[in-house]
Amino acid sequence: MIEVWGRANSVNVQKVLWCLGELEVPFERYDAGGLYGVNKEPDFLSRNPTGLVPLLSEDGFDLWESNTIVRYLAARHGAGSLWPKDPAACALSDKWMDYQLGTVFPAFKDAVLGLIRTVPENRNPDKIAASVRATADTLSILDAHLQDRDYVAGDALTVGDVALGSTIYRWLTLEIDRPPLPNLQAWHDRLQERSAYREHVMVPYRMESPA
Ligand SMILES: N[C@@H](CCC(=O)N[C@@H](CS)C(=O)NCC(=O)O)C(=O)O
Repeated sequence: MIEVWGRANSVNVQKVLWCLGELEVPFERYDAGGLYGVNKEPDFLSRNPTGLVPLLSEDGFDLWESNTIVRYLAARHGAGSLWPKDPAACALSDKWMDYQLGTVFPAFKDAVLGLIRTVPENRNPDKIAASVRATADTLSILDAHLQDRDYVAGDALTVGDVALGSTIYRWLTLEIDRPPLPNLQAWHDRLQERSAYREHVMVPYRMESPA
């Protein structure tokens, strides 16, 4: 049985939960991180020395780093669907996982931490606004890419979409000054039609929501 350790409102845990939902692979989730603690305890740290969530465990095999977990699950359970069999097609999807982790989220991090994990009186509005502007720049590239395709790698959902979905949900639902990105919005509308996306990503994520 697959075990996922991590609170259900974490942007990174949600990638894994949504991936498992799309693959229809059974799993058990255990709360960890944030108000739940657990992730700084010796047993957790011995399996994931970063002390961050998510942590995936399958029959003694432990894995951390959300995008790596999504790649592993998709390769193991979704070859030919979430994980395209053709290496070039797969790379064109995988590229967007790196773009999410290495470009979009670093730009968005100050806005996410400021608006979701910081009480209003301690927020830095200039830092948040700069983060939103930087994120809009990174997302304009994704928006242009989505102009003539339904999903990042073509006409079907793949791992690149899974890595991006929970970040874009926050982008589209936080109270921020967003430029119109119509192709990104249309892509997100398509994600919302998927029950696993609604179940695992479209959930409360603010600081006052512990789970
Ligand atoms: N690069 C890591 C980042 C993991 C990460 O930053 N996780 C956050 C939650 S989104 C965390 O564990 N924060 C501490 C906590 O929740 O206690 C990944 O993608 O898995």
